[in-house]
Amino acid sequence: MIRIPFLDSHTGGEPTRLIPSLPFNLGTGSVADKLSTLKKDHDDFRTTVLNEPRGSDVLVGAYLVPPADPTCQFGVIYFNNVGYLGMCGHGTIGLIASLAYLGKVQPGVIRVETPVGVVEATLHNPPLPTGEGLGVRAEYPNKVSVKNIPAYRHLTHVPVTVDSKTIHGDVAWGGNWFFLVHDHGLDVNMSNLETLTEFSWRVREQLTADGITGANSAEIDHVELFASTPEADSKSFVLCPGKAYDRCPCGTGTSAKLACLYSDGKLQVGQVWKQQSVVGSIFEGSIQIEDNRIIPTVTGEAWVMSEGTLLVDERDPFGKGI
Ligand code: PYC
Repeated sequence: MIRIPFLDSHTGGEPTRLIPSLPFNLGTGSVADKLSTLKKDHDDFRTTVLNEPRGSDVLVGAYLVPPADPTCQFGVIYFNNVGYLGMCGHGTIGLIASLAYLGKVQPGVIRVETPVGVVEATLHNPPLPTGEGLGVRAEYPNKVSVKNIPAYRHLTHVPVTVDSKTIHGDVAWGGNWFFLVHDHGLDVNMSNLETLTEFSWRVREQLTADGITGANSAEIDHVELFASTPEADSKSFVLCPGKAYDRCPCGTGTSAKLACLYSDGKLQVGQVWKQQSVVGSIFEGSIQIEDNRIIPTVTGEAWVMSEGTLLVDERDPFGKGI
């Protein structure tokens, strides 16, 4: 029997499964090097811990790995039902809140090495209880701001025709590649999930068919559909690479959106932008400029949900996932 400890959290409804230690060695290279080794030699571990029957398409996983960068306390590699992510905003918020729950971090700044660069998380002090019998004393701090790697817009107002309808989108990087669409004409709400999913999937397929990519021919594997809402500055439906929709506003997707807004002159440095997800959760984002690059910061809260041990019986025909 193989035993794999895990801790599950969710950030604005989107789950993160943290695997705090790996049962194999990934060497001493950078986190990007460790990801290459994982892809080459251990991809079945990803499907074992994340895919059905132990997990689901909705889960995002996080392997905690030693960082190579001496300024970082942790390294992390994010993954999903079909592969690996460059960065993950909700996952980093979930990771830091989970480490706080485990007593491994205190409020303050925590530097984390990811395959696409170093991000700086700030774990905020929990609010004080408001009085005897009032408020709930926080067991662990769970509000986190993630200062992301630089984000940028790569292409502007690119036409794509899906089912005889032409829409337009921006191609932007926020730690993953996104296609950001406004003129889709669809209702962005929970009663329309099937249509939103199918339409976004068709957009993604069409991007591939039309040869539209991110920089260096990178595949655009996330699609964002935006709409207005009275509850925030914008609401979005985000389709992830494995066809599950993001329950949270997507930290890397919000970063990409902030970069586009700034490039359009619609967001000032330091201005707070509230991005709502299709389930109603909200991230707050802002940008700063460093060395002429747009650096987004995204803030949200995560809650731990369960901790335990995954068991893999070597006789199980679906032990490595479906
Ligand atoms: O929050 O960056 C994010 C994210 C990426 C995929 C799912 N969530």
